Formats: sequence, C-alpha cells, structure tokens
Amino acid sequence: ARHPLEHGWTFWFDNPNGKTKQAAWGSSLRPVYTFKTVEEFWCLYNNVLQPSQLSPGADFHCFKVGIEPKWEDPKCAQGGKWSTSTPNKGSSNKAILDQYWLHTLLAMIGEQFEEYDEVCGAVVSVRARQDKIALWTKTASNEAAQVSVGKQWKSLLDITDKIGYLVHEDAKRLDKHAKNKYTV
Ligand code: M7G
Repeated sequence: ARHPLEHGWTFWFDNPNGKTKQAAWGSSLRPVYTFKTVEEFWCLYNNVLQPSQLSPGADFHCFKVGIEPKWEDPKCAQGGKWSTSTPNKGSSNKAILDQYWLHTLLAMIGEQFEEYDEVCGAVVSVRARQDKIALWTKTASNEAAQVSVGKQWKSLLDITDKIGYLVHEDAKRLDKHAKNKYTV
C-alpha cells in the first residue's frame, strides 16, 4: 500500500568538496530526490548517509517541494530558523545529531507541528567545531506561530537548553552579529 504524504518533500545536498573559496554560496547545492509517500521516504532515508557519516562542511536539507533552501526563495524570504547544535565530543553526540535529524524529518513530513503551514524545511550542517540542525519557517513576524513551532520542536528533540530563532533578513544583513528574535 502507498501512504501519500500531505506534501512532497525534496532532499538537497551541499557538497563541501565541490566548493572553492571563490565559489558563491549555494553553487554546490543540489536537489537529490523528491518523495511523496511514506514508503518513498523510508527508501530514501535507508539509502542516504546519516548526518554522522558526512564530512565536515556538508549540509543535508529537506524542504517542501517547490521551496528552495535559500533565504532568497519567496517562501523563505520573510522567514527565519530555529536552530540548535550538538557539541562535537565524540560518537554519542553524533548519535544525537542523527536522532535530531530523523525526529525532525518525521515531525515535518507527518505534519505534526500545530503550525505545519509555517514549516519550510530543515537543514543539518556537519561542522568541525559544532554540528547543528535548523528548522526553517515562513513568517518571522508571526511571533505566536514561531514560538509554537519552537516549543514543539524543542520538546520533540528533548532539548533543555534555550533555543533561538534567527530572522534570515538579519542573518543576511548582520551575518555573525545577528541576534535571535525569539528564544524558547
Ligand atoms: P551559515 O548558514 O551561517 O552556516 O552560512 P555555516 O557558517 O556553518 O556554513 C554561512 C554563510 O553562507 C552566510 O554567512 C552566508 O554568507 C552564506 N549563506 C547561508 N545561507 C543559508 C544562505 C542563503 O540562503 N543565501 C545566501 N545568499 N547565502 C547564504
């Protein structure tokens, strides 16, 4: 039996080895596979590497069909992201990263967020210093919706530390100096 999902979703991969210092951001960002059913999701999930197996610099993205994982995408342009990181202190943190990723994917594709319409997609970033995962949403100005998504995500991942919401427009303008708009 086929179990259709509410939305189709596209997996994207950003390959750090394809990047040179001069290359523009996103020049190695590629859509890999689109799935529309539960069965296709598991087939894909079982056949791609886990975040823990990626080399530093790599990003996995899973976004609703038709939304590019970029600030510039019309559905993302007024949005922002909740994010959290795992300290890179060995294999247990890598296992946590994989778990964060899977739980985030399942909650997204199962439309478990109360404000499911706000969700654009998720990104897992493998970095030498600190791996991180982010949940991108659509309407940064809607505080109630973002706080709802943030609280639900935090509880889903069983995070006790504060997590922050960064507006893409601020990240674009202020880069590393951008401050969180919301925290939960
Ligand atoms: P980052 O997402 O802050 O994480 O991106 P990283 O430092 O761990 O890789 C770093 C830089 O990539 C940003 O400061 C931007 O210059 C660029 N960048 C990241 N994103 C998500 C975008 C995007 O969506 N659009 C553009 N134009 N640049 C981006």
